[in-house]
Amino acid sequence: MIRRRLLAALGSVLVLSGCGAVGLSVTPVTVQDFTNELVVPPLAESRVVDGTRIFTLTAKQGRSRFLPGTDTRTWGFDGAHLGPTLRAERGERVAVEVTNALPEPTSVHWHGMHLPARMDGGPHQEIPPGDTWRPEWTVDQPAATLWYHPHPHGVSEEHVYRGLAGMFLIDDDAPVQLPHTYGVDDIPVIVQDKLFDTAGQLELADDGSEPGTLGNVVMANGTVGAYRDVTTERVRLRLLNGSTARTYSLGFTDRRIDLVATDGGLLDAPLSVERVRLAPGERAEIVVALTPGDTTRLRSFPVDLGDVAAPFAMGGNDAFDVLELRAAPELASTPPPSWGPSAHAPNDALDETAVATTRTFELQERTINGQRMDMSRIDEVVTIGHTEMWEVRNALPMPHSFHVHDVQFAIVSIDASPPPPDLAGRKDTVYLEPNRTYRLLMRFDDYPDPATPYMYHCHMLLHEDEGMMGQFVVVLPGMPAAAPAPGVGHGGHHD
Ligand SMILES: [Cu+2]
Repeated sequence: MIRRRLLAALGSVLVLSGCGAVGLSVTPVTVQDFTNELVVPPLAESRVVDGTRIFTLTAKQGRSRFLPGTDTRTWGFDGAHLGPTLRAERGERVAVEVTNALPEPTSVHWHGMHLPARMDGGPHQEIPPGDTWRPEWTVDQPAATLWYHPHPHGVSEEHVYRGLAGMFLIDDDAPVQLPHTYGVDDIPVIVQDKLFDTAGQLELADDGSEPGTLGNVVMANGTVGAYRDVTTERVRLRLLNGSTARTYSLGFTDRRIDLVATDGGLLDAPLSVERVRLAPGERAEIVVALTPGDTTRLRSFPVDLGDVAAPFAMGGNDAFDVLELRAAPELASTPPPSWGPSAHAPNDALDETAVATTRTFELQERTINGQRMDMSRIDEVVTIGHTEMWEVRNALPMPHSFHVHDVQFAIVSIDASPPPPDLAGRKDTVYLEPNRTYRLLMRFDDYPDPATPYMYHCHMLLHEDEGMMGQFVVVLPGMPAAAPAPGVGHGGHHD
């Protein structure tokens, strides 16, 4: 079935080539007017009880107006589509009361968060319809742009695609000079592509498309053809690739951008770049400078996917605008981004000479090390306190995006070379160019639990659902792993 899919993708290349459409997009992207004001997800309200900051989220069905005159059935947290932005300080105790008002089980994973496996929201922490799940943990990592999304076994693609996703921002008290007023000069931008059927409903059609569904409409925070009025000389955009399959190359035609943070937080220093490549699950914080009266558009350019077969069938040739920025005639002054070395994760916290265990992961069509996901099989047992090197290789000419739960890793090398500067910060997800070896350095400091696994997987969600995922447990020295039994690992408590 998977081979047929790849062949179908290659077949479509030949068909289009035969039509003289060489080099075109596999999914022609609709040209849009940018006349809809960008929706900024509201900050989630919370209450503090006995020192714990408590959020509530309800996953439910709704209807959204993406296309003129058409109501599209969607899913969202609290509203019809996407969810509010959760925000907490490093060191805070947080809890989230997640209610599932959907007609089927789901789960909510805190992507990029360091926390106990029972609170992680993976496939073992499924929430039945009508149930409420209440994970809690202490935020213990540097300031970063994280996110949350469903992770139910076998159907994550559909649940995210229907609209279940939101941001989770971590703050800390490190002195930084960055735009930081939420919704004013510090704006989340969740980039997603959607495919609509003739009735204006979301279509999840991966027939013949190897990476999964590639949409012909792109939206920012659920807004199609979005514009944003800017009132400051610089604006910070927290970019999240919340798509299920598409990899973007985001930037502007008329200016460079400062890349300031990646998945796990700040880089060593601002990095001037033309574009940033984001695979599904990856984030980047960028600072964009504007002049009074300026109008410019955040654009996704044709993306270098590395040595993939038929890159255009993977969306590699597609290009489209995402968000128009309109600067006011007068702008409040904003200093350039800067921070001292104490603001980002200490570079010596991950020490290659301390590596106790090296593991290798080879990604084939839908397998990792020759195996598909099995909920009852623990693939890797990690000893607490150990620094590990994970050597990850994408062995076939297809795109993949590798995500590890619980930790933020450092990319030590790609083949024999150090990573490019835009990949030198802390990461939890990395695009894997085919036939290259990514060496990922990580450390497992706490939360032993021999019976509840964390996941590592491809974040192209069709691939994940079809089995491209494995499980690891973190144990005390000498502690054996226990096979997870059904129902085990339901962290927090259920009402
Ligand atoms: Cu994949």
